[in-house]
Amino acid sequence: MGKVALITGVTGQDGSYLSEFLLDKGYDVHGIIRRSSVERRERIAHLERVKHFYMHYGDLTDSISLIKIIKEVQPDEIYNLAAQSHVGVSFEVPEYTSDVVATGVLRILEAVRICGLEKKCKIYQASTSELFGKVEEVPQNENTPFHPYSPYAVAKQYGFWIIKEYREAYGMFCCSGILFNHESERRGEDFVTRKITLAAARIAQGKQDKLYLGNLSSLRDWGYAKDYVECMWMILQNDEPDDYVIATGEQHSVREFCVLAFRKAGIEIEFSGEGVNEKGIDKATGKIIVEVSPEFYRPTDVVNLYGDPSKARKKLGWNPTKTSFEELIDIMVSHDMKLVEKEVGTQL
Ligand code: NAP
Ligand code: F7E
Repeated sequence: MGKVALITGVTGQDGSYLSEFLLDKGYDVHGIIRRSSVERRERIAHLERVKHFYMHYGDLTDSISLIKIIKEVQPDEIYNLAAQSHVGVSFEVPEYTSDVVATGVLRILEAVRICGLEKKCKIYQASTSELFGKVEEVPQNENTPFHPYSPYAVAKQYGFWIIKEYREAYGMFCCSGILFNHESERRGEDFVTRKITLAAARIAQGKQDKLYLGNLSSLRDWGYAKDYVECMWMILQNDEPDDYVIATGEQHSVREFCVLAFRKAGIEIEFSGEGVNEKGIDKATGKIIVEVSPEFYRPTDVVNLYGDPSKARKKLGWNPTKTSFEELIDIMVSHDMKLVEKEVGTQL
C-alpha cells in the first residue's frame, strides 16, 4: 500500500506542485481546502478527479477541523504549507497572520498528538528565509542568527521553534525547510516576480501602459518552485529529522529580474534615476514603462537574502541549480505571454 500524505495549503503554489509530485510517487494525497465565496482552486482543478487525490474542508485557525481530518486520514506525512504568505499584507493583518502562521503550526502538532500519531506521522513545516530578515551575515546558512523583520517573519519564527520543541520534547519527526523565495508560472500575482512577468507580457502586447513597483534594489535568491517541493519530500525521507536551508546560492535584484523579464517579452529596458524617482525606459520608444510607487514600500523591508544550500546538497543529495535563474524567467514569461494573449480588454 502507498503512503498517505496530508497537505495544508494545497491550493497554493507549492501545494499544487507537491500534490503532483507525491501522486507521481504513488502516495494517496489529501489536501485541506477552505471554503470561500468564490472558489479559487485553479491550481488543483486538474487533480480534482484524479484517483488517490482527496480534499477536505478545514482551516488552520480551527483545531476541531484539523483533529477531525487527521483522525480520519491517519497520515504518514503532513506538509504544513498553509499560510497568509504575503509579507506586505502581514503588516495590514498582523493578528490573523500570527493566528495562521504561528498558532496554526501548534494546532497541527497538537492534533497529531491528540490523535496518537506522534510516533507514526512525520511533519514538514514550511519555514522561510524571512527568518534571516535584517540579515546578520551573507550568505545565510543553518547557523546564521535569525532577525525576523515583519509580522509574517515573527510568526514564522514561532513556527520554526515550536517544531524544534516538539521534536526534542516528544521525539516527533518534525522538520523545517528554511526555503528562500521560489517562483513559478503558478506564483500568486501580487508577489514581485509574477507581477513583473505578467506586466511585461501585457505591456509587450499593448494591454498595459506601465508597471508600478516598490524597492527595486531588494536582493533575493530566487529558485523554481517545482524543484523546491522535491526537497520538502527529501527532508522527510532522511533518517534523522533536521532543518535545512533550501536556496540556489545565487542572488539578483528586483531591477535585474525586470530587465531579463522584459527582454524575454521583447522589450529592452534601461533604468535611470534613484529611489522613488527611478524609472524604467523602453530603449526602442523612449517611453517610461516602469515607475516606483511608495505604496509598495514596506515599513521594514528585507533586502539582502542569499542562501547557502550546502547542507541540503551534501546530506540530502538535492540539486539546487536544476533550473537556472534565466530558465525560471523564461518559463514564467513564456507562460504569461500565452495567458495574456487570451485576455480580453486592457489593464491600462
Ligand atoms: P501561497 O501560494 O500563498 O499558498 C498559501 C496556501 O495557504 C493557500 O492554499 C491558502 O488557501 C492556504 N491558507 C491560507 N490561510 C489558510 C488558513 N487559515 N487555513 C488553511 N489554509 C490556509 O503560498 P506558497 O508560495 O505556496 O507557499 C507555501 C508555504 O511556504 C507558505 O507557508 C509560505 O509562507 C511558505 N514559504 C513560501 C516561500 C515562497 O517563496 N513561495 C518561501 C518560503 C516559505 P486559499 O487558497 O484558501 O487562500
Ligand atoms: O517581495 C520587493 C519587496 O513579495 C520580494 C513570500 O513567498 O518569499 C516571499 O516573500 C521583494 C521585497 O516576496 C514590489 O519589497 C518591490 O523586498 O515577491 P515578494 P517576499 O517578501 O520575499 C518569502 C521567502 C516568503 O516566505 C513569503 O511567503 O521585492 N518589491 N516592488 C515588491 N514586492 C511586491 N510584492 N510587490 C511590488 O510591487
